[in-house]
Amino acid sequence: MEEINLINFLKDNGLSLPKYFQLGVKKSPFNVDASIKILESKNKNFNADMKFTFSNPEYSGLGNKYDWANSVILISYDYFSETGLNYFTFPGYGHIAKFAEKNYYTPLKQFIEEISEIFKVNNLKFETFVDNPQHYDRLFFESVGLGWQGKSTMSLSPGIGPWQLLGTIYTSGQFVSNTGKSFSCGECNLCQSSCPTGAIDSAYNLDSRKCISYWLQSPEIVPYEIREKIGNKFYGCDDCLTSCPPGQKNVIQLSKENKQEVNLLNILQSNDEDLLREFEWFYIPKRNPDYLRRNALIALGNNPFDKFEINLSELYPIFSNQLKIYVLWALYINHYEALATSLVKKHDSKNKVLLDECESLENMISQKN
Ligand code: B12
Ligand code: SF4
Ligand code: SF4
Repeated sequence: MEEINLINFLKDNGLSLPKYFQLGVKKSPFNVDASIKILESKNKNFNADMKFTFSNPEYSGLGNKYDWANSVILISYDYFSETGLNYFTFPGYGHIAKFAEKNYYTPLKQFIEEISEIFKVNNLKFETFVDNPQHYDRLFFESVGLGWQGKSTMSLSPGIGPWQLLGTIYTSGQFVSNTGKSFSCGECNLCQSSCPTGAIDSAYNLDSRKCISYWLQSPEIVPYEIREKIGNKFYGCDDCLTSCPPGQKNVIQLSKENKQEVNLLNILQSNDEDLLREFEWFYIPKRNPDYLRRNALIALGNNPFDKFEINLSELYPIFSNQLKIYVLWALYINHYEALATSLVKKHDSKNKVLLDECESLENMISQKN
């Protein structure tokens, strides 16, 4: 059967490539396999406790997943160019990484859905993947000519850099392949030097145990040394993206609507329902809103507003133990040790967890001085 151009095929079926989207195609079967690399990363415990693609690397990293597939399509959505970045930071505000300021997976999934509908009408078989544990989304990015994998591990394209979300479609349709191009980071290592925690000290390998983006989604207790490096981040981390030259624009475009900044006190004072609704697209362990409050307490400890200690003292009695330890930390690192210990004495004088926490915070502070 003759191979056809995918863009023309979609156009003939009434679908044009929307602005901010890129497509790349590879003929299948195609010999690309990331299973061993994902397994190597897992064996070094770089996955921390995450399952995702690490649960079954032999399958998630496999390129030739379906005997019936004749083509693989990589879809990329540039979520940056329309709105730009927000750099402003005020005391008491936390920062959301660009990819999460709203649900940017929605337009990507919608476009993939539209392509799928056309395949259905044309009796073509297909399987789609977006952020799915069964498929490593960066797998075909280089082979279809969209760009390269950078030292930050991000998939980068000229003019867009890392600011893109990815999806994949396997299909029985026979489409013309794109050829891979030869790009690389060259001598650049700005992502590595701008990462606050050293999570990408080894180029092309990310150690999630040190990654802020991981910790702000983790159900585990965040280590003291990571808490300070989180700074005012409330969800996600963009430091290795903002530093990446291929993603920097000639004109700095600042976001008109400030959706990347959140008032941290509002978050701490919100009820569970409101919080889960406001951040509905975030990955929140067990959908427990206390993890959002935890993130807010860390960001507030690092970026407090004037007299924040008064609000924290009021909130302390109504918080769970899990949150109280972060209230104590935020007070300690801002030199309100006496206030922290008085709160424990008043409300939790028999609570061993919190008494022990005060002791380890004392040690942490004394080691610093
Ligand atoms: C788990 C996960 C995370 C984890 C771990 C990240 C990671 N690098 O693995 C955490 C929570 C830290 C995370 C963070 C982020 N994530 Co995430 N995440 C995923 C997920 C679910 C799986 C990734 C995976 O399989 N990792 C396995 C490891 C081993 O892969 P890897 O790090 O890419 O490693 C490769 C290289 O090391 C390479 N390699 C090894 N040696 C060498 C040597 C050379 C020379 C070369 C070229 C390559 C190379 O081999 C490995 C396999 O190919 C994917 C969705 C999916 N299903 O694929 C999204 C995904 C990777 N995340 C995404 C995003 C947007 C982010 C964040 C930007 C969000 C944010 N702002 O906070 C950050 C970016 C952090 C970063 N620098 O990567 C996008 C990335 C899009 C892009 N342009 O690359 C994805 C693809 C989701 C999507 N569908 O768009 N994420
Ligand atoms: S997301 Fe942040 S912490 Fe993670 S590797 Fe990038 S800069 Fe480092
Ligand atoms: S900052 Fe430089 S080294 Fe890092 S991914 Fe971007 S181009 Fe590559």
